[in-house]
Amino acid sequence: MRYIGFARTCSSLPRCAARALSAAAVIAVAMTTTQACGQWQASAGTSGLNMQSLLGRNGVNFAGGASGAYRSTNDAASFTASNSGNDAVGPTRGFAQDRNYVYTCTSQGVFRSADNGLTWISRSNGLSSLLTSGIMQVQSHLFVVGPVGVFRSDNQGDTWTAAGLAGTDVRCITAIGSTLFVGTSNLGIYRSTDWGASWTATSGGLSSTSFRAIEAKGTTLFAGGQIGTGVFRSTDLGASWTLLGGGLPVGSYRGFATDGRIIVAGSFTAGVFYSVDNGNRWTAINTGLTDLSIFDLEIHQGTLTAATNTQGVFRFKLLNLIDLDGDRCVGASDLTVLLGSWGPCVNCPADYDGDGVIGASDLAVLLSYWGQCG
Ligand SMILES: [Ca+2]
Ligand SMILES: [Ca+2]
Repeated sequence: MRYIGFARTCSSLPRCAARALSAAAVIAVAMTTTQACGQWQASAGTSGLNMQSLLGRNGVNFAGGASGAYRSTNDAASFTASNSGNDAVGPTRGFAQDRNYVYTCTSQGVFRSADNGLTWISRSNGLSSLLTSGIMQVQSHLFVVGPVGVFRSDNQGDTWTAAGLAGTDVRCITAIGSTLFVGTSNLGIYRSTDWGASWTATSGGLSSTSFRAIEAKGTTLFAGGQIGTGVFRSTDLGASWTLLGGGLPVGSYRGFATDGRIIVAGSFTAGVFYSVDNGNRWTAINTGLTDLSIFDLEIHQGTLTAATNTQGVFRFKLLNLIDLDGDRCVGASDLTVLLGSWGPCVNCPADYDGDGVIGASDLAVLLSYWGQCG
């Protein structure tokens, strides 16, 4: 496909500067950076806090960490503590949700809320360890993982039963359909196709044995390895794994988020990176982020949030990465910009996947966000 008649407008300026120039003027020349456009904003009410987990649900953003659970009703602009009936002492390690409830897991077990996080009740009956590392809801099942293995509840947390890997320190869990995947401390990644009745190690290609985060994007798995490794990807349900490069630095990764199109990875010392090509190439988005040690990431209603080790929660408008003309919507004017720079174009805003060419893959990204505003 060729688009004749569009003049290329790209310069060799880095992506952010190039876009700022076309939108406004000269001021941006000074801030040449290899990062993508957009800036993180600190979420009020979380300054100086350790945050380890995030969830978006029905317009409410949840964050949790060393001082308990917090909720936001203004798109993560500000958070307030929400620990009525909940553990406000031990770290809040995870959130999950189903149609009726939101759940959180902490060092004091599992808590459940029927009013979108205003009040909580303990739901730990049957757990042999109250210390937990992660929680996930899939189909009619709720799973919680921790230092003594996996537990499952089929009644929305009222009672729990052991679901395998007894005695294993399990750190994270995700699912593709009805296939479960967990990451452990020192024992790699395990898979279960029978809701935890049995587990099989899936270690092909893994050079890390410890995993603190695992995420499913469609049928692709991303797993965050230990210090000295990085992000591993599997496209065959965990049978084999590949350590990703493409601009992603070596390090420990503890959080992922996806909207089904973009995958975002959080490094424990190097900040946040995103990819629009399923993890082949990555771009940093760290402007405005004052703590580059990320515990968790979440995307809810177009807003990306990051939970940091010492500086609370930050938010970032995902559309910043796609909108080319700065009108905060994705549409015909952006398409005109993209087509106008069709072909080889280094550090151009429309080169979403960062391969140095404006082409069909970038067009597909733009069209996948068509009509969205934010
Ligand atoms: Ca636009
Ligand atoms: Ca491209």
